[in-house]
Amino acid sequence: MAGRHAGGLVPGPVLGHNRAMSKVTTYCRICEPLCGLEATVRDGELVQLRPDRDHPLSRGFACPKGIAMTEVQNDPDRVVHPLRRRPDGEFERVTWDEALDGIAARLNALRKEHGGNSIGWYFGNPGTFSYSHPLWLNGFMAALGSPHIYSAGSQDVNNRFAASALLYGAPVLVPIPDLKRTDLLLMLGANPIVSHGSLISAPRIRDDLSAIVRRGGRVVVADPRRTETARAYEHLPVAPDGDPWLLLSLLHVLFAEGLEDAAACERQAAGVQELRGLAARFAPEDTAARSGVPAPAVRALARDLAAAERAVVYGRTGTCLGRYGTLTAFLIDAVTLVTGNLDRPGGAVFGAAPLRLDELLRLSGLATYGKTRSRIGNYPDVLGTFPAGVMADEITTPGEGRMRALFVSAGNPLLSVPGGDSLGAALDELDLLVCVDLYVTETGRKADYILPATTFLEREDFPLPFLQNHLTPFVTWTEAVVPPRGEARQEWEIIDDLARRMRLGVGAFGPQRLAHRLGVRPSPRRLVDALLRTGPSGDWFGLRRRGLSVRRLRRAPHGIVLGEHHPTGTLRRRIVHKDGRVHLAPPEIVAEVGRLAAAPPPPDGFPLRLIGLRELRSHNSWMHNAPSLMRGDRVHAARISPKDAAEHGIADGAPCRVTSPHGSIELVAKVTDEMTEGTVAVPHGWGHQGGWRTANGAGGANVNLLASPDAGDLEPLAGMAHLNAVPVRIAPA
Ligand SMILES: Nc1nc2c(c(=O)[nH]1)N[C@H]1C(S)=C(S)[C@@H](COP(=O)(O)OP(=O)(O)OC[C@H]3O[C@@H](n4cnc5c(=O)[nH]c(N)nc54)[C@H](O)[C@@H]3O)O[C@H]1N2
Ligand SMILES: Nc1nc2c(c(=O)[nH]1)N[C@H]1C(S)=C(S)[C@@H](COP(=O)(O)OP(=O)(O)OC[C@H]3O[C@@H](n4cnc5c(=O)[nH]c(N)nc54)[C@H](O)[C@@H]3O)O[C@H]1N2
Ligand code: SF4
Ligand SMILES: [Mo]
Repeated sequence: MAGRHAGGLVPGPVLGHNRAMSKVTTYCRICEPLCGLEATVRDGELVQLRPDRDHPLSRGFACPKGIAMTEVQNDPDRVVHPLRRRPDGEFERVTWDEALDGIAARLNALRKEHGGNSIGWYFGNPGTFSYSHPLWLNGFMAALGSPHIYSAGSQDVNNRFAASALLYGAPVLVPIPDLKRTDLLLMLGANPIVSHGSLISAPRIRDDLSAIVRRGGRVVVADPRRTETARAYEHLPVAPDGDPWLLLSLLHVLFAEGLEDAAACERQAAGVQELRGLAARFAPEDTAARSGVPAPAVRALARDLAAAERAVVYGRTGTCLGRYGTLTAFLIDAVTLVTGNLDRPGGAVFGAAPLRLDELLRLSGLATYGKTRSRIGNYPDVLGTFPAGVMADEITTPGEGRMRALFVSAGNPLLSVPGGDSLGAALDELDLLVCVDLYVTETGRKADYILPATTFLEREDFPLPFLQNHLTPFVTWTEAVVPPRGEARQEWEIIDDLARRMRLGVGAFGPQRLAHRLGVRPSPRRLVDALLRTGPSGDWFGLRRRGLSVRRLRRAPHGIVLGEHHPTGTLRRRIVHKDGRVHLAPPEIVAEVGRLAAAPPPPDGFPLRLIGLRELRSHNSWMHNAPSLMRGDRVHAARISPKDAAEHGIADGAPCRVTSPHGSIELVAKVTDEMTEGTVAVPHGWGHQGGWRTANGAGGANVNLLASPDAGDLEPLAGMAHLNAVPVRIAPA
């Protein structure tokens, strides 16, 4: 046991009752910094998590969520045995054989009658933090021949991948802001002091941002709310969904005043003249009402971006969940390029890694954008997934390819996806719903089977999707820290077992096929080992003495720093477009600019705009059951400015009702001058009714009931849900 579960295990002293305590080094997989953790384990049980002082990047930092993972790990409300719904609606414990045989039989019956494309899969955010889970589920769906793959990505980041597909021809070629060397960071719609950073892995991001200011540079935070990050640096208040207007106006000024880096444009891009033509229509004086930024401030910012020795623009979820997410992500890189800061030290850089996700996905045929289209809504796929916003209609709309069974792994779409009510009703129509989770979530309440997954502390792991996002090039490996509680199993093991019972041809299995070709047995560990060893820094099975392998990584439990900075000047080699250039005016973007210019005014009767909000002690919908995070005065609140509160009769701390054209929720009001006028901020992931008792007791409401449930109402280029800038009104409850 010890050998299998102990990564970097240091046998500790034997304490009192003759119980062996040990310290095990691992890393956190709740959010993207992947902070180093030190686990104290006694008799195979987790006792405590602490920050790992010897981790070269997090250097003793971990946030309250990471520490509270102990409470999730040992939570009495965790599901640790397979559950099956009884006819009376209650769940009963069953064996793995009963569960998997039952599921296999129903799936095979559906395949026979309706085809493999009647089976769907939604995977949520924590799925991305496992190296094995996404690989195996993609293989499973490929073997079924089903296009019904959905993920949290359409509520998060798919617009960024679509933008990269258009710009570079490679969806996961996403540049990161080179914070360590920049002089001016323009940050749109991100709050890294709370979120700890996304699409960039930098455990000490707060230090990295402060260092910019300390060396004489600037950090400008464009956000409708004066966030924790905005307060620490320079706040540029913007209107919700104002970003594409602001960015086009920045380009307008850069071109109109001859401030563009002509040499960089000439060297790196195609379509510069067309982009100039598009931007010409967006003078800052004309866009101020939409962007929320006065024209002089836009002009000054454009000049500063052009004048800075090294500058970079970075955007995150605040720019992803509006009506023009792909356009906005596209314009972010366009401004970086036009100011001469793409693929340059201190600008936006393309991360190097011992295993490059962009390469791997391209070689395995998974780096797709718009290769297929959804049956409902005709949306392009992004990395083989369709928007979660069409799932309800895919279930309820008759015809060939109708979704009749659905797996939900590591996700809680009833709370995270727009229109939870209609999705909930649709889930009731499924022939089979299987959830793979740690808890009975709100979504799980509707399941026919709930299968217990391991936590990240109960599995080995490798940060495959994040390798090229590390601000400092880094690689690490961890073994499981503790054995699975109860009968919990890793997702890939569940999928493997199920596929076997369904007699799904193993040869049709994506990663297994690849593994077979590489001549190794199909386990994720061996797959990654083979890829690492034959990769750019690999040991080539002994040919290169200090090269990487899983074994080498196991001997470095705090991980390995691979260099100080990412190399630059690599753009031409990494672009997939045949001409080797960044495409600055693809037809999709030209059309989006047209759609933006023709944007209809918001509906009457909804004078305010709803935006999201992340809190330090929440993590999407799944950490509200950890007592240490819920202590104190935690309530689900709608933040509103004093002026708006006065106008709408809202009192601080009193219940209020927020209403959109699509729904209405009741929660507590919090009057604060951190909100810009006309804006209301409400966190997502509240309003619990699952098997998590502390969370259920926390109150609050599902904010996504206010978002449009209409499958036709998604952002066209990536199917992004409109979760920000939702028109609302507010009244006392
Ligand atoms: N504590 C905590 N950390 C987390 C998470 C969590 O739930 N809790 N979730 C993790 C996940 S899944 C992700 S994807 C990352 C997200 O990481 P971030 O994107 O950094 O996180 P947010 O705090 O949502 O920041 C979005 C910001 O956009 C602003 N905003 C809203 N609308 C607009 C707009 O139209 N324009 C502009 N410019 N700004 C706008 C909001 O006010 C907010 O401050 O965080 C991760 N980290
Ligand atoms: N209004 C609004 N809505 C949003 C957002 C927003 O900013 N505003 N943000 C969006 C974003 S960025 C995201 S990422 C999504 C998240 O959306 P989802 O991924 O659908 O939801 P989560 O709340 O992250 O739920 C994760 C589930 O995985 C389970 N889990 C945790 N670890 C594991 C594991 O290792 N294995 C398995 N099998 N299960 C595990 C948890 O118990 C939980 O039930 O929400 C989106 N929704
Ligand atoms: S910041 Fe994220 S990765 Fe670091 S300890 Fe907190 S939850 Fe874990
Ligand atoms: Mo996310």
